Amino acid sequence: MDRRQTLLITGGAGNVAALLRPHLRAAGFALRLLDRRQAQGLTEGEDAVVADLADDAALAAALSGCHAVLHLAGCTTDAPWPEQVSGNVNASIAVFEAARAAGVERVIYASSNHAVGLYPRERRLDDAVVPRPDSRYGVGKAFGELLGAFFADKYGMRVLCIRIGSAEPAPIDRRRLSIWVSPRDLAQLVRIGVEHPALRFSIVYGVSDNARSFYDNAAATRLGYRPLDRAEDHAAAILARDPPPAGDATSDAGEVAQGGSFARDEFVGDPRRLFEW
Ligand code: 15L
Repeated sequence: MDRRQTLLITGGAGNVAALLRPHLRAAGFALRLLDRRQAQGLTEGEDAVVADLADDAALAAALSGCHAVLHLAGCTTDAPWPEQVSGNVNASIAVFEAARAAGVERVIYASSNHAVGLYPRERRLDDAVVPRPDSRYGVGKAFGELLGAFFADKYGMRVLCIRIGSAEPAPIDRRRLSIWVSPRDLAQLVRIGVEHPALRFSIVYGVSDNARSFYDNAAATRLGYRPLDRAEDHAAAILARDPPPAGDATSDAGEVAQGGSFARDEFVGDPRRLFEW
């Protein structure tokens, strides 16, 4: 990427954007932070656009002069279907269509571990597994991945879907020891999405070098990803305050499945059926 060019970040006023911005700025990218609210703490090389993704004209204007889009915006909770459809389906369609219309070839799509969150924790997932969403939210994220495949194949765009685990300064509980991604490691994946010359369409896991990882992240490794941080460095402190369940936990979907509370909420019946395929 020509570092004088600009990366449009949807959800640019949000938490994940705030974690990424210093690293992406340090890498030399100019950032255009699009959100429904004003992004705070702008530094040199950053500008903010206040707009809704339902506003096609505003989105087209924001994309002008951009080289790539990092699509972080969306509904991040397991809200009812109408919010998933507006936040994670319609908004993603709008972003991909606007990027295509503007000739912006690359989209980095923020998918989620919850697109595959009903896999049992014992399963190690690669990029080819069938999605098993753990929530309405996970269904919306899996839809975004399909959109990415469609726009890459049909229109020749270049799309990186990052199934983000838990993007935080440090892991926050036992489950997140398996899915944590540090801000600088996630920024490294975003850079791969913006710059990798051979990228066409890929799904990677947005996780650091975690000893307890749920994932085989070989697809990311092939694209040159070399995570620098390890959740295990935080394991002793976390396990002291969040130890594994003492007895048989197979009646608790949140313990059986990778998605934790997203898997547990509204789960009906015996979670052991999750081992059946
Ligand atoms: C996500 O996808 C959510 O956006 C975030 O809020 C966390 O819940 C994260 O997954 C997680 O699983 O920790």
